[in-house]
This record gives sequence, C-alpha cells and structure tokens, in this order.
Amino acid sequence: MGKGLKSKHKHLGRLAGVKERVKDKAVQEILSPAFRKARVKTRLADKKISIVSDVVISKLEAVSNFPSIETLNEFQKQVLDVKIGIASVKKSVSMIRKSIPVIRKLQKIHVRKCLQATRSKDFSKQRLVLKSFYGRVSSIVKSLANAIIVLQEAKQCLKNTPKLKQLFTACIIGFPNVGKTTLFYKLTGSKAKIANYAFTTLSVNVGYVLFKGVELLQVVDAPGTLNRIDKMNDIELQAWIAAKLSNIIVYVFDPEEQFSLEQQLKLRQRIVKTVKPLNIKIVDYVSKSDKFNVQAFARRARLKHYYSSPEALKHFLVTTALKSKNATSATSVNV
Ligand SMILES: Nc1nc2c(ncn2[C@@H]2O[C@H](COP(=O)(O)OP(=O)(O)O)[C@@H](O)[C@H]2O)c(=O)[nH]1
Ligand SMILES: [Mg+2]
Repeated sequence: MGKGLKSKHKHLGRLAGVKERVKDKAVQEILSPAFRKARVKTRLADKKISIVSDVVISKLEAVSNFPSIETLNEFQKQVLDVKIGIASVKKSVSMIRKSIPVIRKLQKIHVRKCLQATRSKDFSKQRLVLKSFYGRVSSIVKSLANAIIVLQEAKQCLKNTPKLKQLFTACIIGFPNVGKTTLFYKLTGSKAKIANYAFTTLSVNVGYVLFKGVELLQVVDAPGTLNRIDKMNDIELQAWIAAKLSNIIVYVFDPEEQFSLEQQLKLRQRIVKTVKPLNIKIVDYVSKSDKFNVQAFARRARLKHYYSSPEALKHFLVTTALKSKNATSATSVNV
C-alpha cells in the first residue's frame, strides 16, 4: 500500500471516529439525564422504569419537534434540501416519533413484571427486569442516533438561514470586496457590516425597500462566487439558492479591479449561463464611481447599459418591482 493511501485510510478512520463520538454524545444527552433522575429520585425499580421512560420520551419529543416542511418558505426548503436532504429530515422525524409508543409499551410491560416480582419479594428478578428495561431503551435510543443528529443539524441549518419573503427580489452578486454590502446598505438603509477585507459578510443579508410604507422590494446581499456546489461553504450555498430564487440579479463590477476585469466578466458570464434558463434578469452596476473612472471601465468592459449611482439603480428596481406587481395583480384579476 502506498504512503498516500495509508494516510487517506488513517484520515477516514479519524472521520469515522469523530462521527462515532458525535453519535455517542447525542445518545448520552438523552439517556444520561434519564438514568440520573431515576437514580436520585427513587429506590423503587418500577418507579425508576417510569422515570426513565418519561424523560427519554420527552427528550425524543423535543428532538423530533421540527416544523412541518410545508410551512417553510421556498428558500429555507431548498437550503435544507441541499444541506441535509428533506427526505432524510422527514424520515428522521417519523423514525423518532414511531419509537415513542414502543418505549411506552416496554415501560408498561416492565413495570408490570416489576410489580409481580415485588409481590413475590423476588428482588433479584426485580433487578433483572430493571436491567432489561434499561438495555432495551438504550438500544432504541442508540438506533435513533443518526436520526437525532440529522434533526439537530437540520434545526441548526434553519436557524442560520434567513427567511426570504414572497416579494419581488433583487440579489446582489459579485466578487468579494467589490462593494456589494455598501450597495445593499445604500439601497435598503439596513445596517450591515462593511469592512475593507474580503469575505466580511458572514451571512446572507436581507433588506427591504418600502413603497408608500409597504415592503415592495426584497434585496439580498449574497456573498460568494457561485463555485461548484460541492465546493461552496454554507453562505455561498445560500447565496446561490437566493440568486436562483430572485427576480433580478444586480451584478457588481469593481473598477478598482482587485479582481481583474477579465475575471469579473468571466464570473458574470457564468452567472448568465446559469440564470438565463430561469428567466432572471441581470442588471450591471459599477461601484466606487466617486474614486474611479467608471466610464472608462465600462468601455473596456463593453457594458452598454449599467448603473453607477445607487439612487438610479434603486429607482430602476422599484419601477421594475411595481411593474411586476401590477402585471401579477392584473393576471390574478383575469383569472
Ligand atoms: N470609494 C468607495 N469605496 C467603496 C464603495 N463601495 C465599497 N467601497 C469600499 O470597498 C470595500 C468593500 O466594500 P463592501 O461593500 O464590503 O464589499 P463586498 O465584499 O462586495 O460586500 C470597503 O472598504 C468599502 O468601503 C464606493 O462606492 N466608493
Ligand atoms: Mg459584503
């Protein structure tokens, strides 16, 4: 066996070890408090059985308490599906819920046996019954370890995924440091962190533009360069899904060229290729017009239509959102 292969196997072994530890922790988080409570609360075996059963069931109920997929919005659904898999979430919920009546039944049977042993003063039988119940419950919870972890991860995933509303949506895309978050702030007035280094935006920012006091336009600041899906981190993945669900993409060009014009055009081309079949418009914005010669840059980039003022871009987006809203309400009147 070559050296490389050996170390790869070692790495895989380590990974498996990590996974086992995570599983073990998930199982112990359910069993340990149950056994501890039974130990301190009572000396009676039948009572211990009921306590363990109650605690384990209430913990399993909490773990399997997951919002029904139908109530999630499309963005959350898609992020969850790519990250965890909706089928796997559903299966995990159902596996855990099904185990609850099984544990209740075991509790009943074992309590009955225990009380019989008490009546006949057969204390060693009592201990055996208790041991057997603990064993059965432990193995049920162990068999649910994967499902428990899936749901823990799914909850974490939802917690980290912003809610997008069903509104006309513009998604701001471009290389790091080109001025996406600055533009997002200018469009929405939302307070997002801006700093002079790449990858400042640690999550997808979502903000709104009001029209006559009502939210009309949703703006998403979506960091990430839409790499291959298996290479994306969580935020890039969210950005990618948000982009695909949006009505319009604002592509930000940076005349400062920390990324060369050629790179910026290439990324834009990649986006066009992906979103064109989805009927999503692209509008170009050239940032940093206060510091750089935007016209010269736009000429080199061969941009025919572009915006360099956030106000003008905002006006365009609002107008487009209004048009789309009117078109939708006109259609719904016709229906
Ligand atoms: N002079 C000037 N600097 C800008 C402008 N927009 C962004 N910047 C600067 O460029 C850097 C990156 O901006 P940011 O909005 O965080 O870029 P993001 O990574 O694409 O979100 C920051 O230092 C900003 O201050 C602009 O219109 N004019
Ligand atoms: Mg940013």
